[in-house]
Amino acid sequence: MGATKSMTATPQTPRHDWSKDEVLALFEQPFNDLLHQAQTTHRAHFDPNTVQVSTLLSIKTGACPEDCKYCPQSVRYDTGLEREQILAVEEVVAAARRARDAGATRFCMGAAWRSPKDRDLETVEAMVREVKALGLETCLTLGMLRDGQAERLREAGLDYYNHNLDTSEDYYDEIITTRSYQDRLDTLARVRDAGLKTCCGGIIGMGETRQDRAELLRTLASLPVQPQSVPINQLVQVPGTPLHGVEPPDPFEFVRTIAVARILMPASYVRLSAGREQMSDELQALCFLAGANSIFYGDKLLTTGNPEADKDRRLLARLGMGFEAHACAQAEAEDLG
Ligand code: SAM
Ligand code: DTB
Ligand code: SF4
Repeated sequence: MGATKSMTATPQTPRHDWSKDEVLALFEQPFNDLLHQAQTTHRAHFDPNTVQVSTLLSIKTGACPEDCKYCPQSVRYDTGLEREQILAVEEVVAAARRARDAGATRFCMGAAWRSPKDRDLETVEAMVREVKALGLETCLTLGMLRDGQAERLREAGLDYYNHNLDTSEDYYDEIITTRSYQDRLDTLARVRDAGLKTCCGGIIGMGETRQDRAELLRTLASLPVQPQSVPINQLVQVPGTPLHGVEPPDPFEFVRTIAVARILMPASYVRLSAGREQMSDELQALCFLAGANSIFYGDKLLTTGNPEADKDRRLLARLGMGFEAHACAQAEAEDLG
């Protein structure tokens, strides 16, 4: 947290016992009341004018055996995506260096796998070691992990593991049939037990109800440790996927979802994640006001587009906002100061 943090409220200990009705009541508040509560919570925990920036890279693209209805990388849908083998370690390190030089503090590597094979894990461990050696925080998203795999990754220098719940347990079967909600929760437990930080969130705009959005956030907040990073994605509609053409959510409902995430998980980074390319500057500004304090930075997500880095820099400058320094760099600066 930076020196400009303006403390307008006392930091809160995260609650893990929110009821369904309490969460829905937050959603149902008048918009201005909800945003005021979210921004007040935000200011008690974070510098309100700083965003954490992560850059994503797809280290293995396409031909995934899972059937996630939103995903362009599933082998089951014809999205015109070229499948690729796992990248060479040097290619990943070169991309990470470019991301670091552009100002990112975390490098997130994603693979279109149901779960990683032990042979692939060796290559991924080498990637993590080398990216970490560049002074970046490391994050992976590789699908479900078996016992022992999270420990191996931590030993290689992994900081975060991303594994999204995506939606409510009730709506999950409408979106994915090749794995269960419990499978996701089991991997999240392995990640936590190995001492890794968790990055876990969901997707808005898949035809779910407000109740589903509330339940997703309630489930995240009720985990034994709230995820340190909570990506809220807006569905990127890709032709060929079953969710292409679904009615997009009301933008204010998206902002409300960010605000409720901020209130429920006051000390977590809430990432305004996929979907920013389809959003206006004004909508993104409202998301920051609602408590989002992290973004993906760089012109590509995994396979789809993200705003150009220049455009993001201009947007943040217009809002008087800046990038958060690397957690270690910050600690050093605080020691010196
Ligand atoms: N295969 C691994 C898995 O699913 O856990 C890791 C990669 S997967 C692409 C990571 C996350 O990207 C998914 O959990 C989902 O939340 C998000 N995602 C995928 N396609 C998306 C889309 N079209 N729009 C928004 N988010 C998407
Ligand atoms: C997350 O929650 N969103 C990112 C990251 N974690 C891995 C992925 C977004 C993917 C959007 C579709 C694509 O680019 O393929
Ligand atoms: Fe595969 Fe992950 Fe895409 Fe699902 S979200 S199809 S598991 S790459």
